[in-house]
Amino acid sequence: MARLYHVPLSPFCRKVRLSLAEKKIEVELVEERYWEQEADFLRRNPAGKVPVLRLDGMLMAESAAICEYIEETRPDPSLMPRKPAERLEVRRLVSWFDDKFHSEVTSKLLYERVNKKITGQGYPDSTNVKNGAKAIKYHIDYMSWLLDHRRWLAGDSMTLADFAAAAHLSCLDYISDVDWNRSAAVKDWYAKIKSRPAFRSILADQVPGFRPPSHYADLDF
Ligand SMILES: N[C@@H](CCC(=O)N[C@@H](CS)C(=O)NCC(=O)O)C(=O)O
Repeated sequence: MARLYHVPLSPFCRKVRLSLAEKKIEVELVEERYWEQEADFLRRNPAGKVPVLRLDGMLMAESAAICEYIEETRPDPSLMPRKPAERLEVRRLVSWFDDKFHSEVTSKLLYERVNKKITGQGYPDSTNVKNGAKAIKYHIDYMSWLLDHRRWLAGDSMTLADFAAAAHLSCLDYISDVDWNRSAAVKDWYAKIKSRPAFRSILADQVPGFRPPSHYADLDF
């Protein structure tokens, strides 16, 4: 069976979990206290980051590389379109969320409010939190604009771009940092993706010391 070294509130780990679940690949989840940088962990991934996936007799790191490997070896159901231009758009949006959204929003809200406490790095920096809360509005507006033109974020079908976005937003929703009233299009998109069987394990996550709001696991939120 596949094994994923992860932490529950990591958008990168969640993106991999969603890909595995969508393709019905059973996985054992092992929580990794990556901040302790234990020798065994660094042997598995010298970069010292999660996710790390054991699959097909290999240890894999870097969520984008992992998701593309899963896609190439298990193409059904597909999370990548066929045409190069459409694949380009999926990759652009995966980077949008994992680079831009991550640095402007996730690191400013989730890492300040949750990761700092879990890893014993003190209290949230209020300027960062304020900047993250401001930036998420612009990102939701951008998603809303995309969804006014497309059924899913990158085009007509659900792709890795939707999983990247949903992975970040679900972590932020766990700490009540998403204003679902800002855009009906984004709320409808999230309701659609949240109701997929692949999302179940993510909605069941519980992080000690951080209780999610009641709407977090509610499909009719
Ligand atoms: N580019 C990496 C980013 C992974 C990442 O930053 N993971 C965080 C947890 S959300 C981590 O392990 N951070 C530890 C560190 O940066 O030392 C990926 O996509 O897998």
